[in-house]
Amino acid sequence: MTTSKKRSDAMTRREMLGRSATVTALTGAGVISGVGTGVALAPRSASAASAATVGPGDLDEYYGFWSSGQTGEVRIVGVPSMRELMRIPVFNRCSATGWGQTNESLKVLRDGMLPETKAYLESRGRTWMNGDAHHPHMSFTDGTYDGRYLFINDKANTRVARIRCDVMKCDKMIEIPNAADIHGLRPQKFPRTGYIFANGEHRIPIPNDGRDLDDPSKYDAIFTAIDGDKMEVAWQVLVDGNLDNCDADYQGLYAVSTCYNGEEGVNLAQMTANEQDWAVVFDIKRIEAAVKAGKAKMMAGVPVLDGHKGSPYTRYIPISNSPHGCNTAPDGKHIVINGKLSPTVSVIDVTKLPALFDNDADPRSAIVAEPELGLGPLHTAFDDKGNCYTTLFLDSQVAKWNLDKAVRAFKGEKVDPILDKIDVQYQPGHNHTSMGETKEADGKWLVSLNKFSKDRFLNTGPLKPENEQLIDITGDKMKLVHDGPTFAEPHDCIIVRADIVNPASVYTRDDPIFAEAVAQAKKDGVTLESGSKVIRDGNKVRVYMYSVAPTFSMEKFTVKQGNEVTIYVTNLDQVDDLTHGLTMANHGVCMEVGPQATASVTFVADRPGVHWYYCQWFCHALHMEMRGRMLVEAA
Ligand code: CUK
Ligand code: CUA
Repeated sequence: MTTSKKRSDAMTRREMLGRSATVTALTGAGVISGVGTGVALAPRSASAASAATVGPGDLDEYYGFWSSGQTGEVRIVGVPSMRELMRIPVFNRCSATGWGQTNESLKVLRDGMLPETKAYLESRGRTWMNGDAHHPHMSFTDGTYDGRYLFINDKANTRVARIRCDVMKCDKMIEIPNAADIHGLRPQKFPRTGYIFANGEHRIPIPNDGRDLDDPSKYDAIFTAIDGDKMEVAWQVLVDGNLDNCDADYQGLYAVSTCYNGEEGVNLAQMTANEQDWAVVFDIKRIEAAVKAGKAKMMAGVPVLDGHKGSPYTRYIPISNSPHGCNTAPDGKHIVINGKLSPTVSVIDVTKLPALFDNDADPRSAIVAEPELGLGPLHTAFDDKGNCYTTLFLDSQVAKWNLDKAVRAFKGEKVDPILDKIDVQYQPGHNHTSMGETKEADGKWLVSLNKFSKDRFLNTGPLKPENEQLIDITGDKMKLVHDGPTFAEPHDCIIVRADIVNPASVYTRDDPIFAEAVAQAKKDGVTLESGSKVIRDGNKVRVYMYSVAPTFSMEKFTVKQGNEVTIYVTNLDQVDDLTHGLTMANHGVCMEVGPQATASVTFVADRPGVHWYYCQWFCHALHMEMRGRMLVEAA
């Protein structure tokens, strides 16, 4: 797009802000319809653009699940309003909920750690405090989302976490052995999830115990299949090159990962020297059979197969320099490999993959299209009409192109597969369409997750927000309808029809999240739902109380200086939206206690005196009075 067009866009935006900012503020939706016309908010769904307007009290049609990059959490965003609905702490510490501090969250954070990590962290009395969450994906049944779980990778500390969609909390987290820095992640689509496929991106000596430190020729990257039900590693496969992104087919037969750094270099010049890298195809049935037949080598308790070039478990399809995104189309047939340093995307036909394995066919024969789209293609999303939407990082655009036309052009027909391009602001990484990674792709919305916002918002100092933009894709031309500033960083997202996701409003008392607290109370002879009791067990003190707005069942308790105190709070309120909390002032202690949940936190009471504990979740007109005293006797 030309500069003058850009300038006129900016003008339009400024005019629009002047005219309808008040209306926007009133709706709270932050979505402006009638862009540039000066027209106030139009009623919902009267036209394509006004469909993005979700009025006060109206509900969104889709749940968006956003990763947050280096913030480490998952965010729930309503689509199309783009209102942020909730944050789910996962790889981060959360001040509000006590994630990373409550005993329930520490159990999740610690249980799946490798022994050496546990030893390293426990000697320091902590868990990891950071994560780099890139790829949130929902569990599938028969090719579409089933609303059970979300899975997400942590590139920073080599983990994969699972979130229960009934309560929207992380319930399992595992550290992946033999791997360095989990990046690409996708669930098995068929028959169900099933496996979570996770790419160990960086190459390291395996085992990484001090051997071959500076001999990159001995390094490997590793592909992992996790059992999503048990959250245990099922098997791993060693590969050539760096693993980047991955996806699964709709048949349950293959997974595909992009590989850059086929050169296996350790610096930029080495990593980008060659013209060709590849996509590696994993034959799931062959791998399963080999593992079953005992052909895998056990490493760190996990069966590992050698999938280097020439192995029966993998095939390497040459792709132009440094492919990045890997996206399976809803037609169940095509997988789009995004070129990054090449202006092209390469389309793999999954029906041609069996010949690669069974007849040793030329891997190139699986490529059925290679349209040139523009500079820096990173990720591709899909609609329900056979069209693809590819982000062009360097061009700051999204290209809409037709898959069938691209295949025909590859065969030599004179057709242009590119249907439309739209400017996005600026430098898009991932994009995602509504239901676009399932066979129920519906072609309504496209979100472009842009790494830079530059001049699109009020200046916030040297650190600027990033920008997630909502694009209406129901027409022939893509139409930008919303800009949304986001804190670090809107890395990737999925957009799920609201009817698929059915979260509970209160916990059930048998929820496994707090099963340990229930078991401990039983041992202590306390009924959590009605008991208030202090149990003294040597230097350990367990304090049990329940809460009903606006009171804790215990107005005070006494401990001795130096006691290790565990407080259990059970929230007896059954009302929707009635969360309590417990903050122990001046002890760095704070936790959320959801309706019908039990939560617990352990700390050392090392400061003699009176310390108030209070509820930090506004719950009642007398919320300020919802508090009590911890009396600490000097030792
Ligand atoms: S990777 Cu970042 S823009 Cu982590 Cu999904 Cu492509
Ligand atoms: Cu309970 Cu505020």
